[in-house]
Amino acid sequence: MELKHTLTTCIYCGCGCGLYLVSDGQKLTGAYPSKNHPVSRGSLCVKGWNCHEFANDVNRLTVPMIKKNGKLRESTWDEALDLMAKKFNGYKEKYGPDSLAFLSSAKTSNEENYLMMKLARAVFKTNNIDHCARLCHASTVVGLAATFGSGAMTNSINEFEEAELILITGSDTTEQHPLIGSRVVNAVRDRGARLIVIDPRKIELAKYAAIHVQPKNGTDVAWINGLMHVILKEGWHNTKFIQERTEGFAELKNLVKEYTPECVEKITTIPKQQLIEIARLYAQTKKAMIIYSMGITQHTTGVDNVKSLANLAMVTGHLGYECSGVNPLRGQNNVQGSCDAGALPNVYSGYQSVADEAQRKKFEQAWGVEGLPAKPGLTVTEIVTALGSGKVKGLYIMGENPVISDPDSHHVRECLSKAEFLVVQDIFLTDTAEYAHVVLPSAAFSEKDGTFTNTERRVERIRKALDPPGKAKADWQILGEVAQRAGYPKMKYDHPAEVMAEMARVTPIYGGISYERLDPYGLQWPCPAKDHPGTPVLHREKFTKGKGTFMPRPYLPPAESADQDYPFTLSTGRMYWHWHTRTMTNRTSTLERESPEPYVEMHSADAKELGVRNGEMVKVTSRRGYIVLKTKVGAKVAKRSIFIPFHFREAAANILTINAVDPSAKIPEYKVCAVQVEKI
Ligand SMILES: Nc1nc2c(c(=O)[nH]1)N[C@H]1C(S)=C(S)[C@@H](COP(=O)(O)OP(=O)(O)OC[C@H]3O[C@@H](n4cnc5c(=O)[nH]c(N)nc54)[C@H](O)[C@@H]3O)O[C@H]1N2
Ligand SMILES: Nc1nc2c(c(=O)[nH]1)N[C@H]1C(S)=C(S)[C@@H](COP(=O)(O)OP(=O)(O)OC[C@H]3O[C@@H](n4cnc5c(=O)[nH]c(N)nc54)[C@H](O)[C@@H]3O)O[C@H]1N2
Ligand code: SF4
Ligand SMILES: [Mo]
Repeated sequence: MELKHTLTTCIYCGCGCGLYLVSDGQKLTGAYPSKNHPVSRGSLCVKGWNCHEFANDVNRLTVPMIKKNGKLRESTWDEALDLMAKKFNGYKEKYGPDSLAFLSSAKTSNEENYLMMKLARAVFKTNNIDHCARLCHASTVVGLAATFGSGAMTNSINEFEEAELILITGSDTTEQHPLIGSRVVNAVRDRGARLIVIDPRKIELAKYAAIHVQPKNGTDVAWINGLMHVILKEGWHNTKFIQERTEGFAELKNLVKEYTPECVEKITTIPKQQLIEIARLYAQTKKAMIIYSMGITQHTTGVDNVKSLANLAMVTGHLGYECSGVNPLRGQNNVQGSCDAGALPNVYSGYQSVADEAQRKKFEQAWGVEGLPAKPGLTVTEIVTALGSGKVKGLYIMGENPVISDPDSHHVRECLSKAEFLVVQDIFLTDTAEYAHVVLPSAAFSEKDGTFTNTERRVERIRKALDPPGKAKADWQILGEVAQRAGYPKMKYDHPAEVMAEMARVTPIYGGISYERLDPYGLQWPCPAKDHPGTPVLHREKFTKGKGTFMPRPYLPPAESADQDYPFTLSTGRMYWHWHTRTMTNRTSTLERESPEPYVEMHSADAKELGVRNGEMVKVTSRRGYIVLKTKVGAKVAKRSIFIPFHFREAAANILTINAVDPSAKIPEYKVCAVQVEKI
């Protein structure tokens, strides 16, 4: 039997590794790395090596389903799609367009996200569309757009290897972005680069760090302002850069005055000598890069954190050349692309504002419609709450699992159970799908063509290796059929390449992108013209917005701090072996074998005090609910702090988390809340 080898892009993280899927025509039989791909370079992490397995799972959704008498029952595509179009059109007529909402998916392609937002806006006339970027890098999109004019990684993955200094904060890089983590390790081990890790936990990279400090969770603005305080006091700032390329320096200088190392030590516990040393190393090294991720963004002060890091890079002039910059590592395989494609409540594709009349006119013309809405729509957590209150009647969720991934699960379940009409489109029957009135079966990444955009803005092809199981269809096809039935015939495409051609026409940063040009390893946006080579480094001569703007922010405490009743600080996140709500990784034998059950990381001194040993069960309670799980005792977390990965539905961390959000980015504070821990 002839095996087929198909070059495609990994479905898991934002590194965007290139890999080959092997298929025997019936199922996928393996995956292996592309040798020449610029990110993977012959390597993959364990998830990539095993990314073929979940797609073969016997529990894949293969037929549409409609809920009757409380049970989901098999239906035809016609029945399911007709019902959906009738319901959605009905709500729109009766209650207005904003009674509908749409959750798009960073697991799906650029083309599919573009079509989801076209469906919401052109067909149903609402801006109520959002996706998991809200839970992830919304703070980055807002914070870096305000300071630099573009909310994306400023530099490229291979530059980490050439850097002289890397400052990593709030990113467990080797576990969560393994192929970027390995670049960092190479830089330190083989090239003598200096690594500074600022993370409340002793992550793997702390072993390679020249300095590792463990601030208290949620105190980032304080230490970042403290670094700038020291830099300005010692005269280590870059006057030329500040004068020529930035604005608002006077206010920054004024604000950071009070953040003396002593004051910062009180707030964060970072020893003052170490703060001064970090400031010196970062300011005085030319090729100095900042990496950050969820430890910075998932706070009620997420935008302040991001703006502060941007300020730090501008004060020192570490921007606009190779091996510099501010580098938010985007998480999902295509979360960069979902944002680029406009699956956000305030912008069309390419970050073009819905509030701008000229942009609306442009999209009305392109889509052949009138009356596109000008008011920005609701965000993920607002949509869920509005569903509960009845303000939103119909919700269409494609490839997200909010019952496990949104904060405060009891609240989410209550809202979903009150939904008038919920449609869930997924490859598996998720906890969220159980609340659905209609379930639609999707093709997996290995069963369709399209593009993903990785964290370094590289737009890459995914290619079909196999047909979808049963009656499952690609998301782009389903979206087209929904539009058709809702009375909009202009979303009919024969191939995703046509969708990309349309997206390129209306999206300047993707203007020069076409499928022909993406072979074999993609192009980095901005790529405004057919002959443009793509852009590895942003903001070279000037910032996207012209001058960079200093946005000084004061330190503010988290929404909920530990107290007498809830004496521990809980932080949640992820680990190497599992992916988010585990729909895919719990169907992958190697990954399940390595990490089959939920756990809580705890400091040995706390364990001793509570009288629990490693592996014993504890009950963790917050003001929202409780879970019971095993301890992992050691010194990875600080005393009085605990960490729980949110992957496991069996002890879902989000039962505990708080749904307090950042006031402008609306990102939840997943990284800090107060809990109590008891031995059981
Ligand atoms: N294996 C695996 N890889 C993944 C994912 C997955 O589910 N599994 N998910 C992907 C996605 S969507 C994303 S967004 C990324 C996320 O990637 P990361 O952001 O690296 O992952 P997290 O575990 O959420 O948190 C990162 C770090 O933030 C630290 N931290 C917690 N609180 C604070 C704080 O207050 N300040 C600072 N400075 N640091 C803090 C934690 O100790 C942790 O080391 O990973 C992507 N990669
Ligand atoms: N406590 C806590 N909660 C968190 C976080 C945290 O750090 N702590 N992190 C947050 C972050 S950063 C993120 S990104 C979110 C992630 O939250 P979600 O996006 O809800 O999590 P996933 O499990 O990745 O959900 C993706 C869904 O898409 C489905 N899927 C896969 N491929 C396809 C496809 O081709 N088509 C369709 N239609 N579906 C597909 C999968 O089966 C899965 O159900 O979680 C957030 N939640
Ligand atoms: S590093 Fe990310 S993209 Fe690469 S193989 Fe692992 S999960 Fe896939
Ligand atoms: Mo994420």
